[in-house]
Amino acid sequence: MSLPITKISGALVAVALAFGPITSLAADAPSKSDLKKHESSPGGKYTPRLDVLRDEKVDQPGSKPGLPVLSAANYQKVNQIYFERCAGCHGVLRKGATGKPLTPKVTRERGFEYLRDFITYGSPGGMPNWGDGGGLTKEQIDMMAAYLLMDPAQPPEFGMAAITASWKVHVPVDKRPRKQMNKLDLDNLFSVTLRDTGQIALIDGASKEIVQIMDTGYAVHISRISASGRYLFVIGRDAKVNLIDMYMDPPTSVAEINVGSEARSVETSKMKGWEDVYAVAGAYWPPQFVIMDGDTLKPRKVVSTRGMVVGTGEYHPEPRVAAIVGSHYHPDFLINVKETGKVLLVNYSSLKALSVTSIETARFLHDGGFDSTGRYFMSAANASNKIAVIDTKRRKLVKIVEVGTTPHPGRGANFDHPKFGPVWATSHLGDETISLIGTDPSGHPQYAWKVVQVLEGQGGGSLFVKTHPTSKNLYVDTPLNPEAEVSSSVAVFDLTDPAKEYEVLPIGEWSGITEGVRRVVQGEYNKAGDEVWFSVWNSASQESAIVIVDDKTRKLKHVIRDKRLVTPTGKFNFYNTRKDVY
Ligand code: DHE
Repeated sequence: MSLPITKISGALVAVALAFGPITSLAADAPSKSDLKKHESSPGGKYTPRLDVLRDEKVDQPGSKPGLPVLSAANYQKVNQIYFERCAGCHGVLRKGATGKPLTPKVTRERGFEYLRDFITYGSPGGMPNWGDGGGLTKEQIDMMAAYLLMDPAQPPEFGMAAITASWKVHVPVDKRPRKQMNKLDLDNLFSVTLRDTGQIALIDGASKEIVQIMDTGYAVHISRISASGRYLFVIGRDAKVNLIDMYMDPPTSVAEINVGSEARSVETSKMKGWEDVYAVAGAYWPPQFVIMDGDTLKPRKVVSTRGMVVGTGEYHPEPRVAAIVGSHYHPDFLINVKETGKVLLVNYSSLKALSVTSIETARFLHDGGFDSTGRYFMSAANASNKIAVIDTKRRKLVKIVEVGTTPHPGRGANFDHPKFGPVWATSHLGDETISLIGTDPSGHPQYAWKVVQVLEGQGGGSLFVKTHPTSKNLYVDTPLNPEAEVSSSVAVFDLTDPAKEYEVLPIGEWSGITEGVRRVVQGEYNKAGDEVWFSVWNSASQESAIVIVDDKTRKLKHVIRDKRLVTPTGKFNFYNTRKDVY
Protein backbone atom coordinates (compact mmCIF):
# COMPACT_ATOMS: atom_id res chain seq x y z
CA MET A 1 0.00 0.00 0.00
CA SER A 2 1.39 3.42 -0.77
CA LEU A 3 1.22 5.95 2.02
CA PRO A 4 0.38 9.62 1.85
CA ILE A 5 3.50 11.61 2.58
CA THR A 6 3.38 14.68 4.79
CA LYS A 7 6.30 17.10 4.93
CA ILE A 8 7.09 18.13 8.49
CA SER A 9 9.69 20.81 9.04
CA GLY A 10 11.88 19.64 6.25
CA ALA A 11 11.36 15.98 7.18
CA LEU A 12 9.19 13.63 5.27
CA VAL A 13 6.52 12.00 7.36
CA ALA A 14 4.66 9.09 5.92
CA VAL A 15 1.30 8.89 7.60
CA ALA A 16 0.14 5.34 7.65
CA LEU A 17 -3.51 4.89 6.93
CA ALA A 18 -3.05 1.40 8.29
CA PHE A 19 -3.09 2.68 11.86
CA GLY A 20 -5.17 5.71 11.16
CA PRO A 21 -8.79 4.62 11.56
CA ILE A 22 -9.71 8.20 10.91
CA THR A 23 -13.35 7.24 11.01
CA SER A 24 -12.98 6.56 14.77
CA LEU A 25 -11.89 10.14 15.28
CA ALA A 26 -15.35 11.60 15.06
CA ALA A 27 -16.82 8.90 17.30
CA ASP A 28 -14.23 9.29 20.10
CA ALA A 29 -13.42 12.96 19.86
CA PRO A 30 -14.97 15.21 22.49
CA SER A 31 -17.12 18.05 21.26
CA LYS A 32 -15.50 21.47 20.99
CA SER A 33 -17.75 22.97 23.64
CA ASP A 34 -16.51 20.34 26.12
CA LEU A 35 -12.92 21.01 25.24
CA LYS A 36 -13.18 24.65 26.18
CA LYS A 37 -14.05 23.70 29.76
CA HIS A 38 -10.53 22.51 30.28
CA GLU A 39 -9.07 25.98 30.12
CA SER A 40 -10.74 27.05 33.34
CA SER A 41 -9.52 24.06 35.32
CA PRO A 42 -6.95 25.37 37.83
CA GLY A 43 -5.35 21.97 38.39
CA GLY A 44 -4.69 21.57 34.70
CA LYS A 45 -1.74 23.92 34.89
CA TYR A 46 0.14 22.07 37.64
CA THR A 47 1.74 19.48 35.43
CA PRO A 48 5.27 18.24 35.93
CA ARG A 49 7.87 19.31 33.39
CA LEU A 50 10.70 16.84 33.00
CA ASP A 51 12.89 19.54 31.57
CA VAL A 52 16.13 17.92 32.66
CA LEU A 53 15.37 14.72 30.77
CA ARG A 54 14.51 16.99 27.86
CA ASP A 55 18.19 17.60 27.31
CA GLU A 56 19.28 13.95 27.46
CA LYS A 57 20.20 12.71 24.01
CA VAL A 58 18.17 9.59 23.27
CA ASP A 59 18.54 7.07 20.47
CA GLN A 60 15.95 7.51 17.77
CA PRO A 61 14.02 4.26 17.40
CA GLY A 62 14.67 2.55 14.07
CA SER A 63 12.03 3.24 11.48
CA LYS A 64 9.41 0.59 10.87
CA PRO A 65 7.48 0.03 7.69
CA GLY A 66 4.47 2.27 7.53
CA LEU A 67 5.64 4.55 10.35
CA PRO A 68 6.43 8.24 10.02
CA VAL A 69 10.01 9.27 9.50
CA LEU A 70 11.49 12.29 11.25
CA SER A 71 14.96 13.67 10.58
CA ALA A 72 17.43 13.18 13.45
CA ALA A 73 17.31 16.92 14.24
CA ASN A 74 13.53 17.02 14.29
CA TYR A 75 13.37 13.86 16.35
CA GLN A 76 15.56 15.41 19.07
CA LYS A 77 13.49 18.62 18.91
CA VAL A 78 10.18 16.86 19.38
CA ASN A 79 11.68 14.55 21.99
CA GLN A 80 12.61 17.67 23.99
CA ILE A 81 9.06 18.93 23.73
CA TYR A 82 7.73 15.56 24.85
CA PHE A 83 9.85 15.56 28.03
CA GLU A 84 9.19 19.18 28.80
CA ARG A 85 5.45 19.22 28.20
CA CYS A 86 4.07 15.69 28.07
CA ALA A 87 6.18 13.17 30.03
CA GLY A 88 5.14 14.57 33.41
CA CYS A 89 1.60 13.28 32.84
CA HIS A 90 2.00 10.51 30.26
CA GLY A 91 5.21 9.04 31.67
CA VAL A 92 8.78 8.87 30.43
CA LEU A 93 8.08 5.56 28.69
CA ARG A 94 4.58 6.70 27.67
CA LYS A 95 2.92 3.99 29.77
CA GLY A 96 0.64 6.57 31.37
CA ALA A 97 0.67 8.31 34.77
CA THR A 98 -1.90 10.96 35.58
CA GLY A 99 -2.37 11.19 31.80
CA LYS A 100 -3.43 8.34 29.51
CA PRO A 101 -0.95 5.77 28.16
CA LEU A 102 0.53 6.69 24.79
CA THR A 103 2.10 3.36 23.96
CA PRO A 104 2.52 2.59 20.25
CA LYS A 105 -0.33 0.09 20.49
CA VAL A 106 -2.70 2.86 21.59
CA THR A 107 -1.38 5.61 19.35
CA ARG A 108 -1.24 3.46 16.22
CA GLU A 109 -4.83 2.41 16.75
CA ARG A 110 -5.79 6.10 16.92
CA GLY A 111 -3.72 7.27 14.00
CA PHE A 112 -1.96 10.47 13.01
CA GLU A 113 -4.96 12.71 12.49
CA TYR A 114 -6.65 11.74 15.73
CA LEU A 115 -3.46 12.42 17.68
CA ARG A 116 -2.89 15.73 15.91
CA ASP A 117 -6.43 16.92 16.68
CA PHE A 118 -6.34 15.71 20.26
CA ILE A 119 -3.08 17.51 20.90
CA THR A 120 -4.44 20.61 19.21
CA TYR A 121 -7.74 20.85 21.08
CA GLY A 122 -7.18 18.91 24.32
CA SER A 123 -9.96 17.21 26.25
CA PRO A 124 -12.21 17.88 29.23
CA GLY A 125 -10.47 14.97 30.99
CA GLY A 126 -7.44 17.18 31.61
CA MET A 127 -5.42 17.20 28.36
CA PRO A 128 -4.44 20.81 27.64
CA ASN A 129 -5.21 22.33 24.26
CA TRP A 130 -1.66 22.68 22.97
CA GLY A 131 -2.78 24.22 19.69
CA ASP A 132 -5.21 27.08 19.55
CA GLY A 133 -2.77 29.39 21.40
CA GLY A 134 -1.84 26.66 23.92
CA GLY A 135 1.91 26.83 23.33
CA LEU A 136 2.72 24.54 20.36
CA THR A 137 2.80 25.52 16.71
CA LYS A 138 0.95 23.55 14.07
CA GLU A 139 4.27 22.22 12.81
CA GLN A 140 5.30 21.09 16.31
CA ILE A 141 1.95 19.37 16.79
CA ASP A 142 2.33 17.51 13.48
CA MET A 143 5.77 16.37 14.57
CA MET A 144 4.45 15.31 17.98
CA ALA A 145 1.69 13.22 16.41
CA ALA A 146 4.32 11.53 14.26
CA TYR A 147 6.66 11.04 17.25
CA LEU A 148 3.89 9.35 19.25
CA LEU A 149 3.43 6.78 16.52
CA MET A 150 7.05 5.67 16.93
CA ASP A 151 8.40 3.46 19.71
CA PRO A 152 9.10 5.41 22.93
CA ALA A 153 12.57 6.75 23.57
CA GLN A 154 14.15 5.48 26.77
CA PRO A 155 16.48 7.84 28.64
CA PRO A 156 19.52 6.23 30.23
CA GLU A 157 19.46 4.51 33.62
CA PHE A 158 21.47 6.08 36.44
CA GLY A 159 22.84 3.31 38.63
CA MET A 160 25.48 3.23 41.37
CA ALA A 161 28.41 3.82 38.98
CA ALA A 162 26.86 7.01 37.58
CA ILE A 163 25.73 8.16 41.03
CA THR A 164 29.21 7.62 42.47
CA ALA A 165 30.85 9.36 39.51
CA SER A 166 28.72 12.45 40.20
CA TRP A 167 29.62 12.52 43.93
CA LYS A 168 31.98 15.29 45.01
CA VAL A 169 33.14 16.16 48.51
CA HIS A 170 34.33 19.76 48.45
CA VAL A 171 35.24 19.94 52.13
CA PRO A 172 36.02 16.66 53.92
CA VAL A 173 34.59 16.11 57.40
CA ASP A 174 37.96 16.54 59.15
CA LYS A 175 38.43 19.96 57.51
CA ARG A 176 35.12 21.26 58.86
CA PRO A 177 34.70 23.20 62.12
CA ARG A 178 33.60 21.47 65.32
CA LYS A 179 31.25 24.27 66.29
CA GLN A 180 29.30 27.01 64.59
CA MET A 181 31.82 29.57 63.27
CA ASN A 182 29.36 32.16 61.97
CA LYS A 183 26.98 34.43 63.92
CA LEU A 184 23.80 33.37 62.15
CA ASP A 185 20.71 32.58 64.20
CA LEU A 186 20.40 29.16 62.61
CA ASP A 187 17.00 28.42 64.13
CA ASN A 188 15.38 31.47 62.62
CA LEU A 189 17.02 31.35 59.22
CA PHE A 190 15.00 30.67 56.05
CA SER A 191 16.21 28.73 53.02
CA VAL A 192 14.30 30.19 50.08
CA THR A 193 14.03 28.44 46.72
CA LEU A 194 14.98 30.73 43.82
CA ARG A 195 13.46 28.40 41.31
CA ASP A 196 14.55 29.73 37.93
CA THR A 197 18.12 30.68 38.83
CA GLY A 198 18.85 27.30 40.47
CA GLN A 199 19.82 28.97 43.74
CA ILE A 200 18.71 29.35 47.31
CA ALA A 201 18.70 32.55 49.35
CA LEU A 202 19.49 32.28 53.05
CA ILE A 203 17.43 35.01 54.75
CA ASP A 204 17.74 36.02 58.39
CA GLY A 205 14.39 35.82 60.17
CA ALA A 206 14.97 38.85 62.41
CA SER A 207 16.60 41.39 60.09
CA LYS A 208 14.95 40.02 56.92
CA GLU A 209 18.31 40.52 55.18
CA ILE A 210 19.54 38.13 52.51
CA VAL A 211 22.69 36.79 54.13
CA GLN A 212 23.80 34.59 51.28
CA ILE A 213 22.82 33.37 47.82
CA MET A 214 24.07 29.89 46.97
CA ASP A 215 24.15 27.97 43.70
CA THR A 216 22.31 24.65 43.82
CA GLY A 217 20.65 22.30 41.32
CA TYR A 218 18.63 23.25 38.26
CA ALA A 219 15.11 24.58 39.00
CA VAL A 220 15.81 23.85 42.66
CA HIS A 221 12.81 22.35 44.45
CA ILE A 222 12.93 21.84 48.21
CA SER A 223 15.19 22.26 51.26
CA ARG A 224 15.32 20.00 54.31
CA ILE A 225 17.40 20.40 57.48
CA SER A 226 19.21 17.64 59.36
CA ALA A 227 17.95 16.65 62.81
CA SER A 228 20.79 18.49 64.57
CA GLY A 229 20.25 21.65 62.52
CA ARG A 230 23.81 21.62 61.21
CA TYR A 231 23.26 20.47 57.62
CA LEU A 232 20.99 21.87 54.96
CA PHE A 233 20.02 19.59 52.06
CA VAL A 234 18.77 21.13 48.83
CA ILE A 235 17.54 19.18 45.79
CA GLY A 236 17.20 20.45 42.23
CA ARG A 237 14.96 19.05 39.52
CA ASP A 238 18.16 17.76 37.89
CA ALA A 239 18.42 15.37 40.89
CA LYS A 240 21.43 17.21 42.24
CA VAL A 241 21.63 17.25 46.04
CA ASN A 242 23.75 19.93 47.75
CA LEU A 243 24.86 19.39 51.33
CA ILE A 244 25.47 22.75 53.01
CA ASP A 245 27.39 22.94 56.28
CA MET A 246 25.74 25.70 58.30
CA TYR A 247 28.57 25.74 60.88
CA MET A 248 31.10 27.10 58.37
CA ASP A 249 31.67 30.80 57.94
CA PRO A 250 30.12 31.43 55.52
CA PRO A 251 27.86 28.34 55.14
CA THR A 252 29.39 26.24 52.37
CA SER A 253 28.26 23.47 50.05
CA VAL A 254 30.56 20.72 51.33
CA ALA A 255 29.34 17.91 49.07
CA GLU A 256 27.10 17.23 46.10
CA ILE A 257 25.76 14.26 44.18
CA ASN A 258 23.25 13.38 41.48
CA VAL A 259 20.77 10.66 42.43
CA GLY A 260 19.26 10.32 38.94
CA SER A 261 18.32 12.69 36.12
CA GLU A 262 15.04 14.11 37.47
CA ALA A 263 14.05 14.38 41.14
CA ARG A 264 11.95 16.32 43.64
CA SER A 265 12.52 15.06 47.19
CA VAL A 266 15.18 14.78 49.88
CA GLU A 267 15.02 13.98 53.61
CA THR A 268 17.32 13.09 56.49
CA SER A 269 17.24 10.52 59.30
CA LYS A 270 15.44 11.92 62.36
CA MET A 271 15.07 8.91 64.65
CA LYS A 272 16.72 9.30 68.07
CA GLY A 273 20.21 7.86 67.86
CA TRP A 274 20.27 8.26 64.06
CA GLU A 275 20.26 12.06 63.86
CA ASP A 276 22.25 13.29 60.81
CA VAL A 277 23.44 9.73 60.02
CA TYR A 278 21.71 9.29 56.65
CA ALA A 279 20.08 11.30 53.91
CA VAL A 280 17.76 9.93 51.26
CA ALA A 281 16.70 11.39 47.92
CA GLY A 282 13.99 10.14 45.60
CA ALA A 283 14.09 10.37 41.81
CA TYR A 284 11.44 10.74 39.13
CA TRP A 285 13.84 9.25 36.59
CA PRO A 286 15.11 6.65 36.91
CA PRO A 287 12.44 5.57 39.39
CA GLN A 288 14.62 4.99 42.45
CA PHE A 289 15.77 6.30 45.80
CA VAL A 290 19.30 6.63 47.08
CA ILE A 291 20.44 6.43 50.71
CA MET A 292 23.58 8.44 51.45
CA ASP A 293 25.78 9.29 54.41
CA GLY A 294 24.37 12.39 56.10
CA ASP A 295 27.68 14.25 56.41
CA THR A 296 29.27 13.51 53.02
CA LEU A 297 26.48 12.27 50.69
CA LYS A 298 28.56 9.16 50.00
CA PRO A 299 26.03 6.91 48.22
CA ARG A 300 25.30 3.76 50.20
CA LYS A 301 22.35 2.15 48.54
CA VAL A 302 20.24 2.64 45.44
CA VAL A 303 16.82 0.97 45.31
CA SER A 304 14.48 0.80 42.33
CA THR A 305 10.78 1.56 42.86
CA ARG A 306 9.61 -0.29 39.75
CA GLY A 307 6.82 -2.72 40.56
CA MET A 308 3.14 -3.53 40.60
CA VAL A 309 0.34 -1.00 40.86
CA VAL A 310 -1.96 -1.19 43.87
CA GLY A 311 -5.37 -2.55 42.96
CA THR A 312 -4.60 -3.71 39.42
CA GLY A 313 -1.44 -5.69 40.15
CA GLU A 314 -0.05 -4.55 36.79
CA TYR A 315 3.64 -3.74 36.34
CA HIS A 316 4.61 -0.07 36.23
CA PRO A 317 8.02 0.67 34.74
CA GLU A 318 8.50 4.17 36.12
CA PRO A 319 6.82 4.87 39.45
CA ARG A 320 8.27 8.18 40.60
CA VAL A 321 9.35 8.96 44.13
CA ALA A 322 7.36 11.83 45.62
CA ALA A 323 7.40 13.05 49.25
CA ILE A 324 9.71 11.46 51.81
CA VAL A 325 9.54 11.89 55.60
CA GLY A 326 11.88 10.61 58.30
CA SER A 327 10.12 8.64 61.07
CA HIS A 328 10.51 9.70 64.71
CA TYR A 329 9.53 6.23 65.99
CA HIS A 330 11.75 3.83 64.03
CA PRO A 331 14.85 4.13 61.86
CA ASP A 332 12.55 4.42 58.84
CA PHE A 333 12.14 6.65 55.86
CA LEU A 334 8.56 6.81 54.57
CA ILE A 335 8.70 7.06 50.81
CA ASN A 336 5.69 7.89 48.63
CA VAL A 337 5.77 6.00 45.34
CA LYS A 338 3.47 7.86 43.04
CA GLU A 339 2.27 5.59 40.27
CA THR A 340 2.13 2.31 42.22
CA GLY A 341 0.29 3.97 45.13
CA LYS A 342 2.57 2.49 47.79
CA VAL A 343 4.18 4.06 50.84
CA LEU A 344 7.48 2.31 51.48
CA LEU A 345 8.76 2.07 55.04
CA VAL A 346 12.47 1.76 54.41
CA ASN A 347 14.27 0.67 57.57
CA TYR A 348 17.80 2.05 57.38
CA SER A 349 19.15 0.27 60.48
CA SER A 350 20.80 -2.29 58.19
CA LEU A 351 21.65 -1.20 54.68
CA LYS A 352 23.09 -4.63 53.89
CA ALA A 353 19.81 -6.34 54.74
CA LEU A 354 17.50 -3.47 53.88
CA SER A 355 13.96 -4.14 55.00
CA VAL A 356 11.28 -2.40 52.96
CA THR A 357 7.67 -2.66 54.11
CA SER A 358 5.35 -1.75 51.29
CA ILE A 359 2.01 -0.31 52.38
CA GLU A 360 -0.74 -0.30 49.78
CA THR A 361 -2.67 2.96 49.64
CA ALA A 362 -4.02 4.72 46.54
CA ARG A 363 -2.75 6.57 43.48
CA PHE A 364 -1.02 8.95 42.79
CA LEU A 365 0.85 9.64 45.99
CA HIS A 366 2.33 13.11 46.00
CA ASP A 367 2.93 15.26 49.10
CA GLY A 368 2.13 15.01 52.80
CA GLY A 369 3.32 15.54 56.35
CA PHE A 370 2.89 14.51 59.98
CA ASP A 371 0.04 15.10 62.38
CA SER A 372 0.85 17.33 65.40
CA THR A 373 2.33 14.43 67.42
CA GLY A 374 4.71 13.42 64.63
CA ARG A 375 3.36 9.86 64.77
CA TYR A 376 0.94 9.72 61.82
CA PHE A 377 2.01 10.39 58.23
CA MET A 378 -0.83 11.99 56.25
CA SER A 379 -0.09 11.30 52.59
CA ALA A 380 -2.07 12.69 49.66
CA ALA A 381 -3.09 10.33 46.85
CA ASN A 382 -4.05 13.22 44.64
CA ALA A 383 -5.66 11.50 41.66
CA SER A 384 -7.88 9.40 43.98
CA ASN A 385 -8.93 12.36 46.15
CA LYS A 386 -7.71 10.55 49.24
CA ILE A 387 -5.43 10.97 52.23
CA ALA A 388 -3.71 7.79 53.43
CA VAL A 389 -2.93 7.75 57.15
CA ILE A 390 0.12 5.71 58.15
CA ASP A 391 0.93 5.01 61.79
CA THR A 392 4.73 5.33 61.86
CA LYS A 393 4.88 3.75 65.34
CA ARG A 394 3.00 0.55 64.49
CA ARG A 395 4.25 0.72 60.90
CA LYS A 396 0.87 0.16 59.31
CA LEU A 397 -1.95 1.79 57.41
CA VAL A 398 -4.62 3.24 59.70
CA LYS A 399 -7.16 4.55 57.22
CA ILE A 400 -7.67 5.98 53.77
CA VAL A 401 -9.81 9.10 54.04
CA GLU A 402 -11.85 10.53 51.17
CA VAL A 403 -11.35 14.30 50.76
CA GLY A 404 -12.02 16.92 48.03
CA THR A 405 -10.75 17.01 44.45
CA THR A 406 -6.97 16.66 44.06
CA PRO A 407 -5.74 17.27 47.60
CA HIS A 408 -2.45 19.17 47.79
CA PRO A 409 -1.47 19.71 51.43
CA GLY A 410 2.25 20.45 51.12
CA ARG A 411 2.99 19.11 54.60
CA GLY A 412 -0.50 20.13 55.77
CA ALA A 413 -1.48 22.19 58.83
CA ASN A 414 -2.18 20.99 62.39
CA PHE A 415 -4.33 22.75 64.95
CA ASP A 416 -6.58 22.18 67.92
CA HIS A 417 -10.15 22.53 66.70
CA PRO A 418 -12.58 24.02 69.28
CA LYS A 419 -15.01 21.14 68.74
CA PHE A 420 -13.11 18.23 67.18
CA GLY A 421 -9.76 18.43 68.99
CA PRO A 422 -6.49 17.97 67.05
CA VAL A 423 -7.05 18.07 63.28
CA TRP A 424 -4.84 18.10 60.19
CA ALA A 425 -5.87 20.21 57.18
CA THR A 426 -5.41 19.96 53.44
CA SER A 427 -6.57 22.27 50.68
CA HIS A 428 -7.17 21.14 47.09
CA LEU A 429 -6.05 21.92 43.59
CA GLY A 430 -9.35 20.92 42.06
CA ASP A 431 -11.89 22.63 44.32
CA GLU A 432 -12.28 25.46 46.83
CA THR A 433 -12.54 23.28 49.93
CA ILE A 434 -10.25 22.69 52.88
CA SER A 435 -10.76 19.30 54.54
CA LEU A 436 -10.12 18.95 58.27
CA ILE A 437 -9.33 15.40 59.43
CA GLY A 438 -9.45 14.39 63.11
CA THR A 439 -6.05 13.05 64.26
CA ASP A 440 -6.51 12.19 67.93
CA PRO A 441 -7.60 8.55 68.26
CA SER A 442 -7.13 8.45 72.04
CA GLY A 443 -8.62 11.83 73.09
CA HIS A 444 -11.28 12.17 70.37
CA PRO A 445 -11.80 8.64 68.98
CA GLN A 446 -15.18 9.50 67.45
CA TYR A 447 -13.51 12.03 65.11
CA ALA A 448 -10.27 10.22 64.37
CA TRP A 449 -9.45 9.71 60.69
CA LYS A 450 -12.68 11.28 59.50
CA VAL A 451 -13.28 14.53 57.67
CA VAL A 452 -14.86 16.43 60.55
CA GLN A 453 -15.37 19.73 58.78
CA VAL A 454 -15.08 21.16 55.29
CA LEU A 455 -14.23 24.85 54.97
CA GLU A 456 -14.85 26.84 51.81
CA GLY A 457 -11.94 28.91 50.61
CA GLN A 458 -11.44 31.35 47.76
CA GLY A 459 -11.35 28.76 44.97
CA GLY A 460 -9.43 25.88 43.42
CA GLY A 461 -5.77 26.01 42.55
CA SER A 462 -4.56 25.87 46.13
CA LEU A 463 -1.15 24.33 46.83
CA PHE A 464 -0.34 24.96 50.48
CA VAL A 465 -2.01 25.53 53.87
CA LYS A 466 -0.14 26.73 56.92
CA THR A 467 -0.54 27.44 60.62
CA HIS A 468 1.67 27.24 63.73
CA PRO A 469 1.10 25.83 67.25
CA THR A 470 1.09 29.36 68.72
CA SER A 471 -1.23 30.82 66.04
CA LYS A 472 -4.98 31.19 65.74
CA ASN A 473 -4.85 31.56 61.96
CA LEU A 474 -4.95 29.12 59.05
CA TYR A 475 -3.63 30.52 55.75
CA VAL A 476 -4.71 29.00 52.43
CA ASP A 477 -2.95 30.01 49.21
CA THR A 478 -4.46 29.72 45.70
CA PRO A 479 -1.53 30.40 43.33
CA LEU A 480 -2.96 28.35 40.48
CA ASN A 481 -6.44 29.83 40.51
CA PRO A 482 -7.24 31.35 37.10
CA GLU A 483 -8.55 34.59 38.66
CA ALA A 484 -5.68 37.06 39.15
CA GLU A 485 -7.24 38.47 42.31
CA VAL A 486 -7.48 35.03 43.87
CA SER A 487 -4.02 33.81 42.80
CA SER A 488 -2.39 36.94 44.22
CA SER A 489 -4.06 36.79 47.64
CA VAL A 490 -4.53 34.33 50.51
CA ALA A 491 -7.54 33.41 52.63
CA VAL A 492 -7.10 33.36 56.38
CA PHE A 493 -9.43 31.43 58.69
CA ASP A 494 -9.94 32.06 62.40
CA LEU A 495 -9.12 28.82 64.22
CA THR A 496 -11.18 29.73 67.25
CA ASP A 497 -14.19 29.55 64.90
CA PRO A 498 -13.14 27.93 61.61
CA ALA A 499 -16.65 28.17 60.14
CA LYS A 500 -16.46 31.98 60.27
CA GLU A 501 -16.06 33.74 56.91
CA TYR A 502 -12.40 33.96 55.95
CA GLU A 503 -10.53 37.22 55.48
CA VAL A 504 -8.66 37.88 52.22
CA LEU A 505 -5.15 39.32 52.47
CA PRO A 506 -4.07 41.01 49.20
CA ILE A 507 -0.46 39.87 49.49
CA GLY A 508 0.37 40.59 45.82
CA GLU A 509 -0.84 44.16 46.20
CA TRP A 510 1.01 44.55 49.52
CA SER A 511 4.26 43.60 47.76
CA GLY A 512 4.10 46.92 45.90
CA ILE A 513 4.85 45.11 42.64
CA THR A 514 2.46 46.04 39.89
CA GLU A 515 3.69 43.86 37.01
CA GLY A 516 3.04 40.16 36.37
CA VAL A 517 0.61 37.58 37.73
CA ARG A 518 2.08 37.87 41.27
CA ARG A 519 1.16 34.33 42.30
CA VAL A 520 1.22 34.12 46.08
CA VAL A 521 2.61 30.80 47.21
CA GLN A 522 3.46 28.82 50.36
CA GLY A 523 3.11 30.52 53.72
CA GLU A 524 5.95 29.72 56.14
CA TYR A 525 6.21 30.79 59.79
CA ASN A 526 9.24 32.12 61.59
CA LYS A 527 10.45 30.16 64.62
CA ALA A 528 8.38 32.14 67.15
CA GLY A 529 5.23 31.65 65.10
CA ASP A 530 4.34 35.35 65.16
CA GLU A 531 5.09 36.08 61.47
CA VAL A 532 4.14 34.28 58.30
CA TRP A 533 6.13 34.74 55.08
CA PHE A 534 4.64 34.47 51.57
CA SER A 535 6.35 34.40 48.18
CA VAL A 536 5.05 36.71 45.48
CA TRP A 537 6.10 34.60 42.51
CA ASN A 538 6.46 36.31 39.15
CA SER A 539 8.25 35.10 36.04
CA ALA A 540 12.07 35.26 35.96
CA SER A 541 12.14 38.47 33.93
CA GLN A 542 9.78 40.26 36.34
CA GLU A 543 10.21 41.40 39.91
CA SER A 544 9.20 39.02 42.73
CA ALA A 545 9.11 39.57 46.51
CA ILE A 546 8.56 38.06 49.92
CA VAL A 547 5.75 39.57 51.96
CA ILE A 548 5.76 39.13 55.74
CA VAL A 549 2.49 39.28 57.66
CA ASP A 550 2.13 39.95 61.38
CA ASP A 551 0.23 36.84 62.45
CA LYS A 552 -1.63 38.43 65.35
CA THR A 553 -2.94 41.50 63.53
CA ARG A 554 -2.97 39.96 60.01
CA LYS A 555 -1.42 43.24 58.83
CA LEU A 556 1.55 43.77 56.55
CA LYS A 557 4.79 43.76 58.52
CA HIS A 558 7.57 43.83 55.94
CA VAL A 559 8.30 43.37 52.23
CA ILE A 560 11.61 41.95 50.98
CA ARG A 561 12.31 43.29 47.49
CA ASP A 562 15.75 42.61 46.09
CA LYS A 563 16.86 42.03 42.52
CA ARG A 564 18.51 38.78 43.65
CA LEU A 565 15.10 37.35 44.66
CA VAL A 566 14.32 35.78 41.30
CA THR A 567 11.25 33.50 41.32
CA PRO A 568 11.13 32.76 45.05
CA THR A 569 8.74 29.88 45.78
CA GLY A 570 9.31 27.49 48.74
CA LYS A 571 10.61 28.89 52.03
CA PHE A 572 11.92 26.65 54.75
CA ASN A 573 12.39 27.98 58.26
CA PHE A 574 15.25 25.95 59.74
CA TYR A 575 13.66 25.25 63.12
CA ASN A 576 10.13 24.48 61.87
CA THR A 577 11.40 22.29 59.05
CA ARG A 578 13.77 20.21 61.12
CA LYS A 579 11.26 19.78 63.98
CA ASP A 580 8.30 19.13 61.64
CA VAL A 581 6.35 22.09 63.06
CA TYR A 582 3.43 22.92 60.78
FE1 DHE B 1 6.55 20.79 44.17
C1 DHE B 1 7.02 19.79 47.43
C2 DHE B 1 6.66 17.57 43.15
C3 DHE B 1 5.60 21.76 41.01
C4 DHE B 1 6.74 24.05 45.10
N1 DHE B 1 6.77 19.01 45.11
C5 DHE B 1 6.94 18.81 46.47
C6 DHE B 1 7.03 17.40 46.73
C7 DHE B 1 6.95 16.78 45.51
C8 DHE B 1 6.78 17.79 44.50
C9 DHE B 1 7.02 15.29 45.24
C10 DHE B 1 7.20 16.76 48.09
C11 DHE B 1 8.65 16.74 48.49
C12 DHE B 1 8.85 16.17 49.88
O1 DHE B 1 8.10 16.52 50.79
O2 DHE B 1 9.78 15.36 50.05
N2 DHE B 1 6.16 19.83 42.39
C13 DHE B 1 6.27 18.51 42.20
C14 DHE B 1 5.93 18.17 40.84
O3 DHE B 1 6.02 17.05 40.29
C15 DHE B 1 5.35 19.38 40.23
C16 DHE B 1 3.83 19.19 40.17
C17 DHE B 1 5.78 19.69 38.82
C18 DHE B 1 7.27 19.64 38.53
O4 DHE B 1 7.63 19.46 37.37
O5 DHE B 1 8.06 19.76 39.47
C19 DHE B 1 5.74 20.43 41.25
N3 DHE B 1 6.23 22.60 43.22
C20 DHE B 1 5.85 22.77 41.95
C21 DHE B 1 5.74 24.16 41.60
O6 DHE B 1 5.42 24.63 40.47
C22 DHE B 1 5.98 24.94 42.84
C23 DHE B 1 4.68 25.62 43.26
C24 DHE B 1 7.05 26.03 42.69
C25 DHE B 1 8.45 25.50 42.51
O7 DHE B 1 9.31 25.90 43.26
O8 DHE B 1 8.66 24.71 41.61
C26 DHE B 1 6.35 23.82 43.80
N4 DHE B 1 6.81 21.74 45.93
C27 DHE B 1 6.92 23.09 46.09
C28 DHE B 1 7.21 23.39 47.48
C29 DHE B 1 7.29 22.16 48.16
C30 DHE B 1 7.04 21.15 47.16
C31 DHE B 1 7.38 24.79 48.06
C32 DHE B 1 7.58 21.93 49.64
C33 DHE B 1 6.39 22.25 50.46
C34 DHE B 1 6.64 22.03 51.92
O9 DHE B 1 6.03 22.77 52.71
O10 DHE B 1 7.39 21.13 52.29
